Amino acid sequence: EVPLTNASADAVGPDGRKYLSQPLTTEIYTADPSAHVWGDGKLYVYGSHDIDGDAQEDDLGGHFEMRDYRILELAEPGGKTIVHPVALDVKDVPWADKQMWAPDAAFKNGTYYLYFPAKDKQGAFRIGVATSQSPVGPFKAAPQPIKGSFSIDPSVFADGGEHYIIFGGIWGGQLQRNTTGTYDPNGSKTDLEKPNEPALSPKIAKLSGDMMEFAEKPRDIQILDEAGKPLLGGDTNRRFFEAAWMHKRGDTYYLSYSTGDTHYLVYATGKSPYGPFTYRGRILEPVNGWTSHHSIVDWKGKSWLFYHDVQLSGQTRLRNVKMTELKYNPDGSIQTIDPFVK
Ligand code: FUB
Repeated sequence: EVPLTNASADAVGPDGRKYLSQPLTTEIYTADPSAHVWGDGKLYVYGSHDIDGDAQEDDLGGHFEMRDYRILELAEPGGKTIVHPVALDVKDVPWADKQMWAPDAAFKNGTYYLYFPAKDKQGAFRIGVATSQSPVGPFKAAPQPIKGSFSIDPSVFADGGEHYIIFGGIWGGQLQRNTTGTYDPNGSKTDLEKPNEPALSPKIAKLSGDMMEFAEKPRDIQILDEAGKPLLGGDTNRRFFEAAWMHKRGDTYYLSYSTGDTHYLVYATGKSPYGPFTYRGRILEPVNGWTSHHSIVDWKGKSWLFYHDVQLSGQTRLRNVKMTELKYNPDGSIQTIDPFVK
């Protein structure tokens, strides 16, 4: 690993502003944090393990060349972060070729499940699943990707005894190349290229009882504006790009995601995991770095936003995970966070 520097409370971003919070670890580069609190009360972060590579930066994320997953563990907010050894390596996933991107995890009946996207040998993103008896692995991958899976950024949401998988991402995430049910390698590099039509949606499917398959055909999660109309492809400040995360507070379901090329983390609320969801606002203003990706979890009496930026490296491909408190207003709206100190 490259020695990591620039980890101090005085570190400043490109425009001289101080960071709101500091990286959870400086041992390795980490990104795309999916945080969970399991039965032992500790917090585990399932994220990407960024590495330096030869690929040039491009609009399809070819420079994100990750090859394995390493899980972070915290006993207390602000406490020491344990960086566990490799939990799953691409070489041990029979169907996968490269680019082990943003994962998530779930727990059911004593088994931990790791869901992860990777490119298969034809260059199409698929979603795989791997199991372990330990929250930190090692995980053993199923020999094939989940049947009918495509695109990136799986996250798993548990509700009412069911588990739902939510996934998708445009541009390098290939959602726009999967509109017919088969991957089209010659499809658009970005999105539907129809700015006045409804934007592409994240997908949701209930998981099977054994957690290894989709129990139903993935459905679109509709995201509407305040007038009840679907957000349009050209509405780049608000439309879905990648990094979908679902959580519930009271009876309200929150769907949050990244707007990608406009660099916001935003959210929408609804009354069912399947939607429709109505756009509500921003969670996080742009960080230092191109991508923004997060999770939201309650832990030790507070709500937390896990996110990433590039404080340690200054390079988009080498990110570091952070956490900060997330607060709600009395009406359930989320207070927008500035990743820099004013
Ligand atoms: O880490 C690779 C990709 O970058 C993720 O899958 C996206 O969400 C973005 O963070």
